Amino acid sequence: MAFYSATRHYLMHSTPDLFASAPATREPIADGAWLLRGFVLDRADQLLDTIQRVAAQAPFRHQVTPGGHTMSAAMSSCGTWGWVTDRHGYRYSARDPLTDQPWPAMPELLQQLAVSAAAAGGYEGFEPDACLINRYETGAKMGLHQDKDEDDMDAPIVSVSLGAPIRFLFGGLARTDKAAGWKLEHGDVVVWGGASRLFFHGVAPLGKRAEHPMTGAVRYNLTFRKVRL
Ligand code: MD3
Ligand code: FE
Repeated sequence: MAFYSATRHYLMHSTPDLFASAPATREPIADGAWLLRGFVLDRADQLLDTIQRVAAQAPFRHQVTPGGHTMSAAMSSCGTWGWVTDRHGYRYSARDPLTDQPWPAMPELLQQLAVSAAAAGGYEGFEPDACLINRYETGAKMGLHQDKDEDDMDAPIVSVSLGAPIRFLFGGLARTDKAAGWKLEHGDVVVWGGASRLFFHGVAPLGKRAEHPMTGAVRYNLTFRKVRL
């Protein structure tokens, strides 16, 4: 879908008619992590549509943590594995506990996007088997955590932001490492691999005035993972 032009630091799409909006750029933001600004801008419509289709099968829900707190971000999943939490703990499940059905298959568009974003970040051959969909409304946040329930730490994680902008925070391998803040906007993709794969990260509360014409005061985040080897 895209290739990396080292000289210009732009991600050039191979099809000229995809230049409807500004070309994507690639910035290193941590050891092994790349911010691909605008990487999915030309697909945002289709992606938002796809999210709604997944959510029609696996509705967004506010899950409960083992500590008994209800998460402020609503979640759904597609692909082989969905990320689940309840009073018993965090885990990946092949079935949606709400419907007792398998999660919706990962739509081709999502799969292809994740693979091409990973490749643009230098991670060839990514094989995501899970896509967690987070939905943030005003005030929703996600505290600092590590993503470490996956078996394959050599595979990167690809995250896609759509809708209202949010302040994203990440630190290092220790919870106490100083966190840096970045703004993630509609169309941005981040690829996390190498050392950054286990960095602590989270998002600040979605601001009162944060909105986007395509979603209103809502932000969606897709995270693609390889859960099982
Ligand atoms: C850094 N989601 O679902 S995406 C999550 O915006 C999660 O919804 C946030 O953290 C969100 O687990 C942040 C950016 C992100 C995702 C995975 C990472 C950053 C990461 C894995 C390792 C390091
Ligand atoms: Fe995370």
